[in-house]
Amino acid sequence: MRLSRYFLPVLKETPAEAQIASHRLMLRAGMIRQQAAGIYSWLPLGYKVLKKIETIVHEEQQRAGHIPLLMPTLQSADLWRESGRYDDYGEEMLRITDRHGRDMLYGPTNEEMITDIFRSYVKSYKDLPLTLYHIQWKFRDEIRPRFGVMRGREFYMKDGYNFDLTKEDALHAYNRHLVSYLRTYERMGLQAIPMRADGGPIGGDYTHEFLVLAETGESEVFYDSEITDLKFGSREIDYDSVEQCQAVLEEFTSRYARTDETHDEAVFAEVPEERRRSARGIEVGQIFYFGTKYSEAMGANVQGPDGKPVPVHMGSHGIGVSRLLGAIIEASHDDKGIIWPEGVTPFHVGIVNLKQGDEEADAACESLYKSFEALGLDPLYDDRNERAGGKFATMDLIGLPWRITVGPRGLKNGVVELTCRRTGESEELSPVDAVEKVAMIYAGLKG
Ligand code: P5A
Repeated sequence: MRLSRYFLPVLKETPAEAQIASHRLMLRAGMIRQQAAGIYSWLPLGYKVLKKIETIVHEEQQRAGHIPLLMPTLQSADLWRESGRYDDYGEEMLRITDRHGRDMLYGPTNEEMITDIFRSYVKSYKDLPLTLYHIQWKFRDEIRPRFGVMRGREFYMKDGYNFDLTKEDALHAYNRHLVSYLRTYERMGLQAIPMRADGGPIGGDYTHEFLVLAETGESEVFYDSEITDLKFGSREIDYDSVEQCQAVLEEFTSRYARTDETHDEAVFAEVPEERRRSARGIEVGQIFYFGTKYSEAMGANVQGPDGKPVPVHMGSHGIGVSRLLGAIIEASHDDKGIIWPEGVTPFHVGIVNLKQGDEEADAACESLYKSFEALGLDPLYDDRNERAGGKFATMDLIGLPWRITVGPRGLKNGVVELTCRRTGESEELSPVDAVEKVAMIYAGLKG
């Protein structure tokens, strides 16, 4: 993309309404625009990152064997009356009446609808296990929408639902989700810690929230500091293996890590004092096992091996896809702007032309641009007629991890400058070597 032709409405002033860094930076970098309280347009740069995050979520879900589908945002109230949640959900549910006077709602989650789909088609235990998921907009009429996309009213969520014959099988699905979530967040450059949590309106006996530690997080958390040393890394997991998923679950959940709802001072006191931490965290996902709560209420039975109908065991599993943009920025920024992890960056590399209109500089930039495109990488070329300082400030603000600076002086010596956004370190390289180095960095990302 050439910046002169892009739509990047960067703000010079710091917006007064934004209280935390990620909200401020998303507004300043022209990523989002608020249209109503807690409701945002995704401007091109924000939309690009949202799609990158969505793609990682899809890839990791499918790696774990989960099947994508797409359900609508609007739902009929009747389904929710069957589960009993139409009345229970309260003020957070946006209720709508259509022209025929029928009660509808903008879905805050999809347990009822997926259970309806399941019961309509699946009749035998032989069709299990099954996990279906989608990534779709949700609406929750939050009392205090705030912090930009972090607590929106309309937000983008991946929600998945497993159907199993037995509790044991459903717990394997639970563990499998835990493993796949660890991998998903790490690909986004995040450490998200599974913590024992509370089921809330979704319900459930087993539930973990995934939290990214950040001072601006809305949740209070308590944990054993050893947990932050754990890395999922690049290990290969057989998601069908009960033992392998169980082992990862045990590794990542055996140390003390709880949200304030489940925190227990007496148990926490058993952690050696020097390892006890209390901090704040951003909840980027949650997994639940809730047994037959919905299948019994809604008649989602299958014929078991003995020929008798049994309600299926279920769980649901959510990732806050739009919230993740805020969480990643909270975890990765400095006073100049965002620092995107390579896995989610909107453009792989920025090209800054220090002297637009200089024949050699223009030609060198064009050649770099084409080389990156030929390698399947996505460069952002700042080809505007602007001062170098302004170009650097924009690149720093929007946070591309790598920048190549091209100027007549360097070109005389056959070099351009490659700068790492995170460390600020620069090196002079030939244009060919600079392209190769950037290409190598992205080739090394697991995907
Ligand atoms: C699990 C999937 C559920 O809704 N039903 C389907 C279950 N879980 S949850 O924890 O309530 O939500 C899942 C994730 O969605 C994000 N989230 C939000 N993001 C932005 N704004 C909001 N108002 C909001 N509410 C929830 C969180 O990341 C949460 O973990």
